[in-house]
This record gives sequence, structure tokens and C-alpha cells, in this order.
Amino acid sequence: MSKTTTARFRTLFISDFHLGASESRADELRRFLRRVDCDTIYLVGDILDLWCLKRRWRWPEANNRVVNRLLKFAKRGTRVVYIPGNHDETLRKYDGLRFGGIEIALEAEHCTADGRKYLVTHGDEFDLVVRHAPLLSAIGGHAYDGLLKINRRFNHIRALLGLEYWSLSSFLKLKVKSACKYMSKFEDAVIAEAERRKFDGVICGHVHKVADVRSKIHYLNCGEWVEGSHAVVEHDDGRMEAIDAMELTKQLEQAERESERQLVLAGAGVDDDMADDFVMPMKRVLLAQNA
Ligand SMILES: [Mn+2]
Repeated sequence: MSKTTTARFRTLFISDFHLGASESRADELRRFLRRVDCDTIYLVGDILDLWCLKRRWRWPEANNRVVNRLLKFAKRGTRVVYIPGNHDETLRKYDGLRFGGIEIALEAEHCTADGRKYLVTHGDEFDLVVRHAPLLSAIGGHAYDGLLKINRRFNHIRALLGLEYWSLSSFLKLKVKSACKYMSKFEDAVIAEAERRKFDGVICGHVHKVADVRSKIHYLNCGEWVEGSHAVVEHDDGRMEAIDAMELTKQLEQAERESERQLVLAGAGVDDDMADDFVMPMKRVLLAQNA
């Protein structure tokens, strides 16, 4: 068997799995986590969705595979730090404790290989600063199609009643605009706090929007694993960036399939030593029988 093809990072930052919510992508997550090799992993909040789990306990086997994978990292010497978010805030009271080798911390200060300091926090505390209903995701394509259908019927009735046309799209544009405004206010608040505390950068999650912005400080957002599949990584030289984790996973899986195919083509599936292990004892047995 050939070795699993993995990508090497110094540090992995990943957030908003929302395990327990019906839409979480545990299977993709497991595929990605199989393909990473790193010294430290920061779980940047909303890993478990305790809000959803309290309403209804929904825990598919795929979720266990993700948890097992994380425990295995810790067991094999990767430092795993879990920074709870607002959907798993119950865990905040265990600040400083360890579960199966996973450290719980309210926030962290990460020092890069080239000596820069990054603040690591989930980010929900900045909702208070922003003071705006968190519109986490602008309305997606499918929902919009459905709404358009309803809107047509709605306006048909309005027309029958002699009322003027009500535009759904201009209403939604207003909503999306306020979502964008919320997003930029959130970023501003996080950046201001990191700057005030003299960090070179900040890594957070929470708003479900992957980001990699360099201004006064480096703002990185891990994105999410409900609709997307992003992560923030630190390379061995200290370089930090946001990546599309599934895109990388697919490349690594493809590379592994390709190298397996090359092995088969080269006839190297069975190497000389392995053949000897099989043939030599058999030769001894046969010669012994002849004697
Ligand atoms: Mn959150």
C-alpha cells in the first residue's frame, strides 16, 4: 500500500463546522483532515452546533469520524486548541481544561515561524460592537428562485386588489446591502481590536465569509463548512493564507491515484524483498520435501 498523499503546514486554522446542524459537511471535512500534516491546529469556534443539538440530537457517523480524526492528531503530537464560538459557548466554562488532549481556550496568541503575532478568536464578541442583526449569509440561489415564484403570485393578488407592484429584488438588494455593511463593520471592529492590542494580524471565523486582507494588519477569516470548505494555513516559512480546502483535497486525492497508477504500470506493486519473503520459504519447504 502506498502512503497517503498529504499537504504539510506549520499551522491549520479552521472554524464553523457546525457539527449537529443538518447542513454540516462532515464527510468533506474528514477527507480534508486525512490529507493534512501539521504541528498545530486551531479550531476557531462553532465546531459543534450545540444550539441545533439541544433542539434535536442529530449525530451521524460522519461526525464521529471528524472527532476521531482530531483526537488522533492530538494523540500523535499535534497541538490541538479549541476556541469555542457562540454556537458552542457552553465549552467556554472549561477554559484551560483538556479533553482527550484537546486544549480549550477562549482565545489564543499565535506566533508565526517568522516571529509575527496573530490574535486567534472566534469573533462573535464583535457582534456587540457592530450592533446589527447578524445576517450571516445573503440569500442563496435556490431560496431566491422560490421567493420569486411566491412573489409573482403575491403581486398577482396585489394587482387583483388594485395595488401596485411590490419589487422583491429591490427589497432583497436592500437586505444584501445591509449584510455587506454588517460584514465590513465586523471586519473593521476585529481589525481595530487587533491593532489596539498590537497584533500583526488576526484570525477569526463566525461570519461565514472566508477572507485574506492585508491593510494595517493582516485580517484572515477561516470561512465555514456549511456551504463552503475553507481554512487558513501557515506554511513552514511563516507565510499565512486562506485556502479552498476541498480544492486542495481533490488535488491530493488525484495525485495519489496518479502515483498508484504509475506504480502499477511500472510493475512495482510487488517489490523484490516482498517476493523473496514469499518465494524463499517456499523454496526451503519444497527442497525439504525432496530430500
Ligand atoms: Mn459563530
